[in-house]
Amino acid sequence: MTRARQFQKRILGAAAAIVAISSGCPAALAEPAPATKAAVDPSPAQQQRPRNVIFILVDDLRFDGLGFLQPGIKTPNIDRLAAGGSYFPNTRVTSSLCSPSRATILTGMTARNHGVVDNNNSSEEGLTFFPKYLQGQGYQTAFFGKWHMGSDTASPRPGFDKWLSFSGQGNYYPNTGIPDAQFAKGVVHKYNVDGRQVPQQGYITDELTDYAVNWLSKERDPKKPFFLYFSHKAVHSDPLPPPRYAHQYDNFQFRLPASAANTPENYEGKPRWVYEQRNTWHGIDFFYNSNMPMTEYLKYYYATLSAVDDSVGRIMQYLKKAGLEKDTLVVFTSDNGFQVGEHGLIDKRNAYESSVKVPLVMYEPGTVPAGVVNTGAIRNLDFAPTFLDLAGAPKPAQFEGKSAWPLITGKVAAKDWQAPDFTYEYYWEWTFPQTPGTFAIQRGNLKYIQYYGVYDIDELYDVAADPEEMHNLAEDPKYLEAKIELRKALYEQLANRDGKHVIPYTQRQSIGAVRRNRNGTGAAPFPDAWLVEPNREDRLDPIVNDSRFKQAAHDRGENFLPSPIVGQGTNSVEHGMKSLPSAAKGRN
Ligand SMILES: [Ca+2]
Repeated sequence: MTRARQFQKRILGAAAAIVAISSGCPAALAEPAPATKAAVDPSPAQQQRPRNVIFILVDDLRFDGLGFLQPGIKTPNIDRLAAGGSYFPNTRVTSSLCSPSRATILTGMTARNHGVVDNNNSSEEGLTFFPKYLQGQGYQTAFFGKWHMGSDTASPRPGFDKWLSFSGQGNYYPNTGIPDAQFAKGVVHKYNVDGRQVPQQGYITDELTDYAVNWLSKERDPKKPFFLYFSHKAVHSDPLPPPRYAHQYDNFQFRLPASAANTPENYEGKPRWVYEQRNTWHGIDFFYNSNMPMTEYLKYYYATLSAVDDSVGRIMQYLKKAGLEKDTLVVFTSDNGFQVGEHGLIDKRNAYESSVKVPLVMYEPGTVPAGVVNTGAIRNLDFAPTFLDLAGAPKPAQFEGKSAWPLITGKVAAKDWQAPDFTYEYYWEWTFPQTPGTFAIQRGNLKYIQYYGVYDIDELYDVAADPEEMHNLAEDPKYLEAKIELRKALYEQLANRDGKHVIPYTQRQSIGAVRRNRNGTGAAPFPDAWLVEPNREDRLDPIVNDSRFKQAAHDRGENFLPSPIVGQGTNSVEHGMKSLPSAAKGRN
């Protein structure tokens, strides 16, 4: 059995397990693909009632990183959501990177139109975030967690009645990255709560949940419908679990994808940049410039996810207690995928499945079919129009996605769902230059990928027959017409709303003059200055802006920005446990 088949079998097996544990779900649902059988039409009375939404966005959670999809991973609360709701395995993000994806979710626009093209260009000028329209419909809106756009300001944004955020990525513990001497003097990270600076007191996932549940139960106006946007810091690198889960996976052996191995077979038909990325910040051999094996990293990663699972449990407990389960759509997803060694890569940014696919679970008893694997394709671009649709608000002209509400509720079966092309854009970032500018399009099962600004090959995959993208069909004559069609469509669809391309370039018509003399000179070696040992404390210095201060520190032989390395120093669980306030330590 191929790995793809095994995976498919596992998904279907998991789906069957969901059905098995779901109460009141007919046995017929053991055939999981069509979504319609369990669809329940909302009664007219229900339709008139306001629908609340709780949107839970995890950071960097891979598409299969949940207990009901991977044996051994413990996410009982999220598994219950999937069992009582629908799971959407064909959910993808149009840009697989934090800020661009979040901007797409919030604005309903693609990166080329909202302009947040990378994590460095974060202007929010001229953008309207969809909760603003919900306010117009009488909704109360709240934001808790990572915003990330707008560089360093954590100030409240338009469209939210309640606000809690922090600058940049946020920190797992109040003292993560703060030297002990400063922490002893009371220096801790801060939240911005409705414009006020409030010290972080505990482990971030628990504390965000405290704030969110407090708003739900005590602060909001119970007479109005609400939209809660819960944007976790977890499980972004470097993940740090709460003390109670620190050793949860100590004895669990995680397995890496077969394509992680450095073998000629794994690189057959792959672009050169993919191989060259192995030994970089985002490569399996040197990820985050550490020497931690990915199998160890995953222990931190999934233990950190356990706190998110607890958070989901607490929110569901509140909804149940308040009698709001049937009036509240709960959405659980991630801003981008996360690779753990596929093709030798880690993290995200590229257009491979493990980077662009995200988990998506939706739950609303009586409205979202229970125990169903819904194969209809949804993009992050579709969330904003979906939320406005279910709230009865008109779709703004600038929205580019399509409401998936008919698919989600089972009104339209997955097989009848007319999914638009999945068009992907990633703009090269100087901070992490190892991934080239990437444009891709998926129409039906065929995905075409091209790169911008590098001397490399195109890719074409049949993601249904080859979900692990091991067989590049770009040079297969049988696919010539398809490749030409997809190239054209990709070029056309990447035009912005003014009909222009964000990067001025012309449509690709062929591979170009790529040939080299077989007996001639080979590839250049990496520059000597780039060759270093793992676990250096200055691992972030190369991405810090050049300045005379940085140069002076380097001239003195010092690190400019001493940084905790993965799993060590203030970046270790033990350190966080030691210094965490006792109140937060004891919570579960
Ligand atoms: Ca992310």
